[in-house]
Amino acid sequence: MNKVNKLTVLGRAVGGRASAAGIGLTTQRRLLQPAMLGLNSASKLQRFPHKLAGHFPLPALAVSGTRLLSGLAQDVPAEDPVHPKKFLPNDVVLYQYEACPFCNKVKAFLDYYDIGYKVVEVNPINKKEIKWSQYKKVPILTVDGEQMVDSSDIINKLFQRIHPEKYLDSVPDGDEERKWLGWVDNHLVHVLSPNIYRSASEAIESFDYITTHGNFSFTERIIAKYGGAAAMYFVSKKLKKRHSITDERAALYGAAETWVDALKGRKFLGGLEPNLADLAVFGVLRPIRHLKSGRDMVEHTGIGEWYSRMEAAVGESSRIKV
Ligand SMILES: N[C@@H](CCC(=O)N[C@@H](CS)C(=O)NCC(=O)O)C(=O)O
Repeated sequence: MNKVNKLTVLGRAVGGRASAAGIGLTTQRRLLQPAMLGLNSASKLQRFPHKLAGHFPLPALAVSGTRLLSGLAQDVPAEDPVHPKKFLPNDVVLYQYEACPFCNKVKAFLDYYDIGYKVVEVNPINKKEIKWSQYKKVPILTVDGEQMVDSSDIINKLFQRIHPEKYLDSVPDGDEERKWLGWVDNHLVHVLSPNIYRSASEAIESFDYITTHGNFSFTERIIAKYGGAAAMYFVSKKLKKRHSITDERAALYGAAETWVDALKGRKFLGGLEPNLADLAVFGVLRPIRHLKSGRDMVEHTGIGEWYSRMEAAVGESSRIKV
């Protein structure tokens, strides 16, 4: 593949400022200073106290989040009654492109469940970081050395390990959840590229993000920023045709309103708590939220309130900086 083609592959994977990027408390602070954690992290600890142990797989950490927060970590039940079987991986590594929507689906899941993960940013031009794998796309997740590929498969596998008692097929809203998970992969992701590369300035804004956060050498960065933006501007017009989009923004606003309608007045599609479809929609939209297209979407549709609830529910990134 020539360089321009490679850049377009990258460009399809795109997004904007990832709100989770570059923030997050260190795992040590999570452990040592729970009382100092912000509201998001505190509520996550209350919901997923067992996940704290995901960063520190020590038996003593199988604690009630409420008790931990009130400083009574030593007075704890041995077993978390909500999630009796614990999923406590020691080493989770995500091979990704920072702006790839599929990678961002996985990140939203890991962040929500507070599973600590390291990130390896893959160079989209030579992909040397994933040479070891037969699979040539991202995301790839390794969980204690086990390779998982394809965002939906990764999420399903992790979900099953976190909730071995739940099967998507058997939960009452399983069909609804699956329907919207399919909608994310088959519709929502295709609306993004035509929007974020809609004009020359939007294409440059998008590539500015990609090249700042991606894994590029200095020369690659210069070529990617302008070459990639120009290439994707044209490619996005083709994608627009392929997916029968006539007006990019109308398609984006339509998708946002379709999602709001699907909520039927509920806080989340999952009801009082997000389900996998909430996490997938949020994950895909998070990288574009602060680009012009994402700002327009929030301004012109009713998705903003759900998005803010999701931001609060997902909380801070559980990425482990190495
Ligand atoms: N169905 C896959 C799609 C993954 C995918 O298409 N990833 C893109 C990046 S967004 C990719 O790696 N493309 C190949 C390339 O960059 O060469 C998933 O859900 O993970």
